[in-house]
Amino acid sequence: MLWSAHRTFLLLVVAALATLGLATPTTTAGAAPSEAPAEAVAAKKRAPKNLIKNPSAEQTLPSRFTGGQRGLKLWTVRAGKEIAANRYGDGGYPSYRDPGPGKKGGKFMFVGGDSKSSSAWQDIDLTPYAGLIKKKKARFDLSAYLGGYDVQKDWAKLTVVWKSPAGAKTGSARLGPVTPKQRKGRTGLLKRSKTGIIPKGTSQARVTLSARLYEGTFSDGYADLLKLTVRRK
Ligand SMILES: [Ca+2]
Ligand SMILES: [Ca+2]
Repeated sequence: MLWSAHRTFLLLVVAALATLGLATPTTTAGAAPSEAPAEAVAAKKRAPKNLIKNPSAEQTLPSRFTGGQRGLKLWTVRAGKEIAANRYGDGGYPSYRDPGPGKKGGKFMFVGGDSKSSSAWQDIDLTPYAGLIKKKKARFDLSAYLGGYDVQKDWAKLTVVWKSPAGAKTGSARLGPVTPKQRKGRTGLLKRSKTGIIPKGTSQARVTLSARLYEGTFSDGYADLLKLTVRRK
């Protein structure tokens, strides 16, 4: 009888210790994961990198165009069909007071330039995202300010063509053009954005900013703050 009581006591102690033993790791485990989600939240908050170089037209080359236009660094253009950069507030160009990114747009915006049809492009390597793309989990976010002058129909648009390693088109995404009606006949730029999944088989992208002249002698398709980011869906 006495032995049995002693044994019961021992078992209780063991049980209590086990509880304590269990309780201790639980507390420790509780502290560790509380750091892990904090890290995850921070990682989520960390803005993904903009893959477009010179996205705000702030890196310019000395002018060889008319009306204070400047060339663009890090963009490829075709001679005679260049998209250029011009200062906010110059001549009839949008100013910080007009609809648009305001001072966040910096000093320069992209402008259509002197030709009827102009463009500037750059190629982006997406192989760092190969794993996500293969699993169809690479989400892209594309955004830009696009606009024009007064009631003129001149426009600018931003296109991304997704391509395979061999250069075959796997898909595309486009922003704009912004119409005079959408601008309510006002000079300025409106923000446009699009999101989606990068098609499987994609390893590179060509980003092209293009503009078209319909009225007057200057192509008043405007753009600024171009952005392309990729993250896990
Ligand atoms: Ca700018
Ligand atoms: Ca024009």
